[in-house]
Amino acid sequence: MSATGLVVCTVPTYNEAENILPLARELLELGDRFQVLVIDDHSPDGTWRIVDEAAKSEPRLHLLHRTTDKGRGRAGRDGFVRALELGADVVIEMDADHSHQPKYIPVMIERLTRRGEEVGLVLGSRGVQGGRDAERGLWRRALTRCANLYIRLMLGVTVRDCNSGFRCWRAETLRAIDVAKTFSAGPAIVQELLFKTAQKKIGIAEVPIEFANRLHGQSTLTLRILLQGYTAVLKLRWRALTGRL
Ligand SMILES: Nc1nc2c(ncn2[C@@H]2O[C@H](COP(=O)(O)OP(=O)(O)OP(=O)(O)O)[C@@H](O)[C@H]2O)c(=O)[nH]1
Ligand SMILES: [Mg+2]
Repeated sequence: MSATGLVVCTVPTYNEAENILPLARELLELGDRFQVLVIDDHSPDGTWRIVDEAAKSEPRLHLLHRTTDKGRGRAGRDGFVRALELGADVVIEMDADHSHQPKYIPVMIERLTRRGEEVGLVLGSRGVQGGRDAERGLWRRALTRCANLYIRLMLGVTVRDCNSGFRCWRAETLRAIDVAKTFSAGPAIVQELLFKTAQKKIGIAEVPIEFANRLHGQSTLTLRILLQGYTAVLKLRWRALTGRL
């Protein structure tokens, strides 16, 4: 892995009490230049309290405890902004549920910083050769495929895994897309930031990952959220057409 300075791993959490500390520990073990920022929306299961307590004896672990304006998108946005304030050169975004395995992070950073290539964002991808989705039912896999096709067509992006929430960003990319102005309140933040990056003609690369099913706890994905995702993509296209991206 090449030298890149400070890497901040941002992890939004909602009811991830069982998952968060084992994940944070694995991330911190990647090396001294890695820090972890947990963005918790006042989880009823007390995830924030657990992180707050652990952070007292671990200076590389940070908590952003949000009590208003909740949502996956809002939390993601605030996490990116705080990571930049912490002085990150590279920012990782990932889920807390162990779907996104820390072992891929050095590979993603290597891809981001490879000499002679202009890459500003690396996706942990289930859609390129060597990548794999979790063992799921046929229905869920078909849904993922349809969603990818739809997003590629609607937004004109060429990547294979548009919905991957496991990403490795150059700090400059986050500044270039003005991440503080992210408008998605919910999970559509993932497509919004991908679209904005593609619109800026910033290089996007994908590295294969094996996606794992969540270890503990409950998914926040519901049919309503899924349908909202489809309309959110339409809204993104509309904003781009009307010059309000
Ligand atoms: N801060 C914050 N985090 C959230 C919120 N909703 C979800 N998250 C976190 O965002 C990440 C992704 O959510 P998941 O529930 O795993 O959603 P998913 O990966 O689409 O669904 P599964 O594949 O079933 O796990 C997890 O780390 C959640 O804890 C929220 O409203 N606020
Ligand atoms: Mg998940």
